[in-house]
Amino acid sequence: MSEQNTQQEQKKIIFSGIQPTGTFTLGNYIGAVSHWGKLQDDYNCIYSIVDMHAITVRQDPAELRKHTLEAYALILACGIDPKKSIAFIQSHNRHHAEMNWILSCSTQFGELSRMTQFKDKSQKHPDDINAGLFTYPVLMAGDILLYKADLVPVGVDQKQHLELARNVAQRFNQRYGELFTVPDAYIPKVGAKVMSLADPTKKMSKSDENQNGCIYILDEPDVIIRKFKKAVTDSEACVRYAEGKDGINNLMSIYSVVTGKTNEEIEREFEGKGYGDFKIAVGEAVADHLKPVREEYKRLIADKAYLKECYTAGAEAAMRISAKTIAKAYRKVGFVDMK
Ligand code: ATP
Ligand code: LTN
Repeated sequence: MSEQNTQQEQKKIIFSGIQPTGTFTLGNYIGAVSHWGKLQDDYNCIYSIVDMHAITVRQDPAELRKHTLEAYALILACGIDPKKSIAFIQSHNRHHAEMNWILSCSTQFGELSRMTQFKDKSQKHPDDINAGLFTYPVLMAGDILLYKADLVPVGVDQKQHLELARNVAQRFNQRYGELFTVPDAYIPKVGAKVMSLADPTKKMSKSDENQNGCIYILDEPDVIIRKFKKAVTDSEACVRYAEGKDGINNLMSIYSVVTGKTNEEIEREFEGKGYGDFKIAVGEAVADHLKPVREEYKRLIADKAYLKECYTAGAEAAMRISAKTIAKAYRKVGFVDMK
């Protein structure tokens, strides 16, 4: 085996996914996707557009198809290199559905009932509290465990689901013998939970109806700046990071991530200035930061043949890995080999 191959094998494995439920927000970007590309050289990375997760909430089929392709182009535009990482669409690999079933039988009703995302989403969609919405974290555990991922880069809202994946992996290993790697969450120190600009006590979310609270990463610069100008803050008119100043804290975190400045540096920069100046500065910094992503996205989305080539190769590579894990899981639970 060549030295390069040995190194490749020794690298830790990263898995993460994002739902094609709409254009990514600044929250998705800062909390998760912006880190994915940076990890490519030091880890074996596998990233997926998780369309099977998306149908836990009612989707228009044509829209879902469109959003899935767009999401795939977006992760590439955000820096994922399909030559360095495996980038694929979840439904292209049927092992995810198969693993979901196996793991369902090692997951307790009680532990799923405690998931806050289930409680939030069932309140939001009271007319469609389907079984998939309830068992969503099992499908997610399968995504991660199929590839024996060591680390899972996500925003803080996914921490509870990660805990569940760890518990399910440990339970299966105890029952049937070692198979799965118990994964760790990889959560950024700053920006793990970007809040809505319209209500800074709420997470910025792709599927939020209030568009003003949400920066989409493809928004044009003038739209971005306008939304920041309208951001809800407090009446103190002093740019400083402090408890109770949710709106300003949120803007400071965003500014810090896109400029690399610390909170102290930001406080000094805006000493004696009002919120108006600060909001415009944040808006401009975010618009500048996202410009290359928007341009690369426009180029990629126009090249459907290239996207197809990438997601097909991605699914094939993903299946080569997951086939081994699913075969071992089938054997461990006692299914009869066909050959
Ligand atoms: P939806 O509104 O459809 O539930 P979402 O915007 O919450 O979607 P997901 O596809 O569920 O996004 O999440 C993709 C990734 O983005 C996850 O790692 C999640 O933790 C992260 N993420 C989502 N929203 C934020 C946020 N506001 N701040 C930081 N990270 C976030
Ligand atoms: N549940 C995640 C999306 C997701 C995911 C995953 C993230 C599905 N499967 C596996 C990390 C690893 C969410 O963001 N809502």
